[in-house]
Amino acid sequence: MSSAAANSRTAVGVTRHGARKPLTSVPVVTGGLLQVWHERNRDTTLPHGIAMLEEYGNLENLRRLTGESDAGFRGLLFIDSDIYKTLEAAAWELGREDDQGLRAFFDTTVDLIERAQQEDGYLDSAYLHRDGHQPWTDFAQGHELYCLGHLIQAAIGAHRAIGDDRLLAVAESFVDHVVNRMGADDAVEYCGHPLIETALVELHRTTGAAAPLQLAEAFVRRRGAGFLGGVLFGAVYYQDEKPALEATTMRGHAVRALYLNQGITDLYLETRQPEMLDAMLTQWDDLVRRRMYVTGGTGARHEDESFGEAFELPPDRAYAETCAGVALFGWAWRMYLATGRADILDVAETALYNLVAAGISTAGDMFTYVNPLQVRDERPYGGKAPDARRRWFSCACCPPNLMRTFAALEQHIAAEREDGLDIALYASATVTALGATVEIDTAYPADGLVRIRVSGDAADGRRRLALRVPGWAAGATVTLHRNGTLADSAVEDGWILLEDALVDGTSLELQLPVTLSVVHPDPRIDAVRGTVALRRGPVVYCAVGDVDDVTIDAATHAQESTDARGPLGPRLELTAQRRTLPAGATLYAADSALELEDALLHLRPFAEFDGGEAMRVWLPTAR
Ligand code: FUB
Ligand code: ZN
Repeated sequence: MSSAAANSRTAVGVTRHGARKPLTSVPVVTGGLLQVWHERNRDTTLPHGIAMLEEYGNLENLRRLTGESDAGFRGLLFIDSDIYKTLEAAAWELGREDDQGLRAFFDTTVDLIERAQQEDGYLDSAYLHRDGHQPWTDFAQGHELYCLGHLIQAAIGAHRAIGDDRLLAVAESFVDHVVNRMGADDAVEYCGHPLIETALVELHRTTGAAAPLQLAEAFVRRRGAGFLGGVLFGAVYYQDEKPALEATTMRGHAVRALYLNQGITDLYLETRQPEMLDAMLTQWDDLVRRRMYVTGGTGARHEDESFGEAFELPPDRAYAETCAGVALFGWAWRMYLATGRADILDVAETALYNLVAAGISTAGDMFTYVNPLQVRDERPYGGKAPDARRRWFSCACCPPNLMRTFAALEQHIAAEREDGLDIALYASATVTALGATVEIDTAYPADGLVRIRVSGDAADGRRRLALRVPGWAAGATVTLHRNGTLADSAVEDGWILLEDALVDGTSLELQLPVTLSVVHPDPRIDAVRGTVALRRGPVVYCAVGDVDDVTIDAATHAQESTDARGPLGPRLELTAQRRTLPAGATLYAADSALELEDALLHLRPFAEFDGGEAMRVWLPTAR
């Protein structure tokens, strides 16, 4: 038996030759967590979301434009984007399996959009035929290009998943309008909320047209000129205080910052301009070393939904918007494609299995907007208990963003490398690439065993199979059989490299040590100094119930409880101590006055916290 121990990885000295390529054929999910999420998305979340688009007036706003409704405009300026995100999700789901209800929504809504679009290509229900709202008059807060970005992404989803190009025609006509209006060399415009950049690059990839790519680059390079005027929140909020490629920190509104970086990284992938990757690597380091929660949450501050200072990561006042988790996952995937770095995928899966997964209830019809790492018994934010999930929001950016993310997750399982194939995220799926078929079978992340079988031979000698070893997985082993023989393997920079493995008859077992580990925070995060978090593989756990005053011994081992086991892992129990002040004492007392009592903590994946009780990720340790 050949065994490869996973060891340290190098996050520095990254080669520029490590770039990866997305697969040309999308993997087919065959079971496991992604299947659970796909089914939930199709059967529950999307039907619920479609009902909400009626209830909250999104679709009625479009009918107002076609004359089918005389209702007044309802909602925030970017309300059309909820429709586009839902359409994108519906397209990916329909690509997997037809569904009458989804198909009817898709067809009628696309038809409505086609009829609502103006002769000149423009389309935005928040601006058309509304007194006091003229198109292209408010680039800072107006969101018109942001909405177009989501329209483009829906159109690309429909084109790729179901070969339906009606939305693509709408999107291209709107893009032509924008190119004509703001594509000239001396034009100055860009959007206060990035997203259009990454969408335009993807449009260029899809159609081959040059203008969208040039416009995306212009939007990135113009940023920092102060054009947005710092309206309402100041220039930093919009990442507009300096040129995007000169910035060294993550700052301002988190979702905006992360989408902007998705766009820049996409531009790098298409144009290979080194200064773009340099800027992204610098900002990536700033994010993961100084401004990211252990759950993959980003944007610590409620104030302006923004990044805080370095190490300003309070667990109870964490904003950590669900959309920021979606945006981080997307940026991380692009950074991996640009660099081939395994450690970047660790961040992608941290965001996915914790922050993104937490954004939605297990049943699939309730959502979070903010994702604190601690909720006290008394509720920290006052009357409205935002720690509990809700069925929708007046600012509903997060729920449909989750729908489109869950609908397209299988696109992140594997990627081509120069000499073969990477398995990037572990999921039960059939991957077809380079002429070979790779079947993966696993209950990851609940369990660390991954079984892989190859049939067919990879073409052009590209026979290396690379398996990602997460940073927490020291001691990972692989047993590789190739047509009856055992073969050698090596570990390099977080990848187990299996030579000549992409050939007919290869079978192997990767065992990742998915066990509970204790995570200590950087001491500079004052808000959680003296605490630890518990993580099982990539899944962060939280303690729920009566947890406001507990203390644990960091060396104590948690036991699996007899409770049901969810797709992210088992429920756990841990012995702890409760430390309370004597009755009648004020907030402060001598250590000797504290009363100690044994307690049993109930732990579950952070993503499975459904609100309604106290919760904490960071657990104070005994002195
Ligand atoms: O502005 C559109 C979306 O609304 C942002 O991405 C979210 O942060 C929320 O403010
Ligand atoms: Zn959101």
